[in-house]
Amino acid sequence: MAALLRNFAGNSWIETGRTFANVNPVNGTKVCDVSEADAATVAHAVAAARRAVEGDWGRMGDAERAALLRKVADRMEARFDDFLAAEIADTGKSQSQARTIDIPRGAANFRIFADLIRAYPNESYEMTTPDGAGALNYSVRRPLGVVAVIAPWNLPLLLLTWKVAPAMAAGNAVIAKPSEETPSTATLLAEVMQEVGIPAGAFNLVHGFGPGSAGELLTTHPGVDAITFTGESRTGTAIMKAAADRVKPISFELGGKNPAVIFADCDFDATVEGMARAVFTNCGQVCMCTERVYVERPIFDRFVRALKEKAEALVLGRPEDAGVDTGPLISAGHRDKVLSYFRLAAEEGAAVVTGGGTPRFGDDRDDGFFVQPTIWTGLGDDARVCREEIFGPVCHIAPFDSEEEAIARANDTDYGLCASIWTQNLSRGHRVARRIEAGLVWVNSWYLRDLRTPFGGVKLSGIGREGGVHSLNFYSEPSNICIKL
Ligand code: NAD
Ligand code: 6OD
Repeated sequence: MAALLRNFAGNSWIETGRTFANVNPVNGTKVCDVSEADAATVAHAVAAARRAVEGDWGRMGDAERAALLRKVADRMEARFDDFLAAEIADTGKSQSQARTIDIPRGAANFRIFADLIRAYPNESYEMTTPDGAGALNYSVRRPLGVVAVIAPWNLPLLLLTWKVAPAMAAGNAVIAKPSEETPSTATLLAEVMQEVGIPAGAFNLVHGFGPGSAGELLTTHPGVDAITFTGESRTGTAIMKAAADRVKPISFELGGKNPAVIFADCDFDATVEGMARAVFTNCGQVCMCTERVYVERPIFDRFVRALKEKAEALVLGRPEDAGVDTGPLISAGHRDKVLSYFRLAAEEGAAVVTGGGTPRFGDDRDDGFFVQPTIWTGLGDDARVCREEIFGPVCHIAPFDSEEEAIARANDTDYGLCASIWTQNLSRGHRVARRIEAGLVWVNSWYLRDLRTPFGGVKLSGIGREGGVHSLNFYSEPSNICIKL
């Protein structure tokens, strides 16, 4: 991997002279330096993007643009091992997850939106007029222009490309800002864009932090036409304020405090297996992870014991080691935040079923950012650890006695990203799913994704929907043309 990751704007690689360190969360060592974009670099990227929208890229037909995006997917696959190594170095996530989800999905995002843009219809309506001759309305879709894509660190390539691909498919020029914690795969993506001949300025990359850095410079830049963001809800608030002056379109995928509702008639073993994934995947650092588990009282004790066993069987360690299930948290700062919730749970009176601390390895991993998979019981729904997003390998399990109670408690949250319901009674599955206030509800599953389906949250979990045509609807704007016949 390069010793210094650079910004990319207008087909040129840019060093600003100011750098920050990219740290390996497995042992706290430096992976590489990253050039932090300054105001001039952001302005350069915005100007290059504008030229692309008004130039070759903006004039290109859908078919040609789609063909180029397929080449991006092909090239990402050809460089699979580079992407894999980079994602793992930045995140410490397990090989198996990066190999089966993050990298293939990053490439798939370009292919699916290349296909979808070719099949994206416009509307037309004939209308009657007083003179009897009638009129014809039809809509045409235009790109928004220059789109800022601001991404988090938990699924870095997957979540960046989930926005970059449809934005580009719809004909926008993008300026991508990956998280400061995970700059590497975005930099490889810029290389790929250059290698396959994406026109200058259609894809740009700026590195840096949020406030006072590349993130804020982008969201406040008057030349940015729209902002698409995935991250914490309170960052969403800051970005919304920045976008307000120019009423820029925004699409927000934000935090969650996702419930699971487990009925006594569930397939017990499959449910425990599913919940172990839902709570502990990626060390709990998936926005859809479950942090609140409600279990019908007759199976409560058995379920707690079974999930405890699963948690204690998880192998924590280096991504490259065979059999490792879970890596570290992303940073020392995030580790400290999660540990502060471990302390808070004790203060709030939680019973610790398992975990609650940091593992000891006796090697350099002790300088990394690992925490133990953790389960609590015994708290009321008003405890802060049951209300605030922790974003770690942790859940609280509580018993319930009726369907009504479970629905009310699942919905008693400021968030509304997703939920899962576990029952073999399909009527109940449908009935409960409809009443859960969340953008995504799974029945007898978790994180089972068809990329054409709407994705997003309600309440503090976001604004808007992406996925399939929902993405294309956000990244383009219809204009209605009315022809008097
Ligand atoms: P974050 O909000 O701290 O950062 C996300 C991105 O925003 C980073 O690139 C960061 O540099 C940038 N940023 C921060 N402050 C900014 C500002 N004021 N202006 C412009 N940019 C700014 O989030 P994170 O810690 O990287 O990610 C974890 C969070 O993301 C969790 O809350 C998680 O639930 C959420 N998330 C949500 C989804 C979803 O689809 N709903 C997906 C993944 C993660
Ligand atoms: O799979 C996806 O499309 C998606 N948006 C996942 C989000 C994961 C959040 O951490």
